[in-house]
Amino acid sequence: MSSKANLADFIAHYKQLEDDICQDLSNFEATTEMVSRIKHLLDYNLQGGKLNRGLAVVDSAQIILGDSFSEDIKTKAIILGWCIEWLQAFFLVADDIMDESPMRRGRPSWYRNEGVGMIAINDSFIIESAIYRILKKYFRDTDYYVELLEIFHEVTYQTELGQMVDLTTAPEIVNLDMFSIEKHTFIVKYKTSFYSFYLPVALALLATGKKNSKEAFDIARNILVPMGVYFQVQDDYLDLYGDVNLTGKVGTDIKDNKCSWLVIQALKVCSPEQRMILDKHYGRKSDADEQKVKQVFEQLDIKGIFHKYSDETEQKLVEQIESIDANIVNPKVFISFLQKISKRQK
Ligand code: DMA
Ligand code: MG
Ligand code: MG
Ligand code: MG
Repeated sequence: MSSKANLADFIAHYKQLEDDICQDLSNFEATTEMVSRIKHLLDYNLQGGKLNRGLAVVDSAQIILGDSFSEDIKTKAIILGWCIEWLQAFFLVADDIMDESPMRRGRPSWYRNEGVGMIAINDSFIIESAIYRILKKYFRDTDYYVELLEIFHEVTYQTELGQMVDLTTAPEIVNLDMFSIEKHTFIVKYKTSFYSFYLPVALALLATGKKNSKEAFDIARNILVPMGVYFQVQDDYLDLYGDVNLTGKVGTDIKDNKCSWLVIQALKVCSPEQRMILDKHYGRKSDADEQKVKQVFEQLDIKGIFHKYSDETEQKLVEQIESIDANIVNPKVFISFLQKISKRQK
C-alpha cells in the first residue's frame, strides 16, 4: 500500500475527530453557538495544509511493521497523526499573530478574520487542549498513554522555547550582530525539528510497541533533528523566494528582523558597504526597505548559496541514514521523510 492510499484514509478520518471534539463539548455545558464556533475554528485551521507531519506517523508505522501493520494500528497512527496536525494548528495560529503574517494556506491568517483578532490567542489554546481530549478518548487504555502525554508536553515545551528565542532575537531595534549560525540552529532545532520531524517517528514507535527501545528513539532523534533544521532552512528560503501560489503564505522574515538563514549567509560574505545597507534596511517595516535588502541578497547570490547548501545537506543526510543500524529502525522511515522534503517548493 502506498503513501497515497494512506493519505486518503488519513483525510477521511478528520471528520470523526472533529465530531468527537464537538460531542465532547457537551461535558462542558457548551451551547450550540459554542460548538459551531469551535467547529469553524477547527475546520479553518486544520484543513488545507500539506499534512506531511500527520501522514508521516502512518507511513512510518507501516514501514516499521511491514506485513504486521494491522487496521487497529493504522487507525491509531492516523489519530496520532491528526494530533500532530492539531499541535501544528495551535502553534501556527499564535505564530501568525506574533509574526504579523497576513496569510496562511492561501487564506487570511485566522486572527485576521472578522470578529476574531486577539481572541485567536485563546483559540490557539483551545486547539491545544483538544489534543488531550482526543488522546484520552482513544489511548487512555493503551500501555503507552503516559509516554504519549509526556512526549506531547515535552515537544510543546521545546517548540515554545524555540519560538521564544526566534522572537527575542528579532527585537524592534535592529542589531545584526545578534545573529549567528549557532543561534539560528538553536532556534530552528527547537521551534521546528522536534515537533515536525522527531515527533511523528517517535509516535510511530510508540504505536508500534517500541516504547522500551531507547536505541530506536535515539537513532530517530539523531537523524531527524538535523533533517528538521534543513527543513526550516528551506522554510527561510521560501519565505523570500517561494511562490505564494504554492506556499500559501506571504513572507515576513526581513520586515520582522528574523534571524533567518538567508541573512546569516549574507552577513558572512558581504562587503562593508553592503553591510551598511543591511544595517540600515533589515527589519524595517516598509516594502522599500525590504527591496534594498533583497537587492543585496541578489548581488551576493544567496539563492546560489542556498542551492549548494541544499545539495550538500541532502547528500550528508543520505549518508547518515545509510550508516544507521537497520535492525533497530528500518532506514526507509527516514528516506521516505527526506524524499517528501527534497527540493520542496511548498
Ligand atoms: C514557525 O516558524 C514555527 C512554528 C513553531 C510555527 P515560522 O514563523 O518561520 O513559520 P512560518 O514561515 O510558517 O510562519
Ligand atoms: Mg511565522
Ligand atoms: Mg514564526
Ligand atoms: Mg518561516
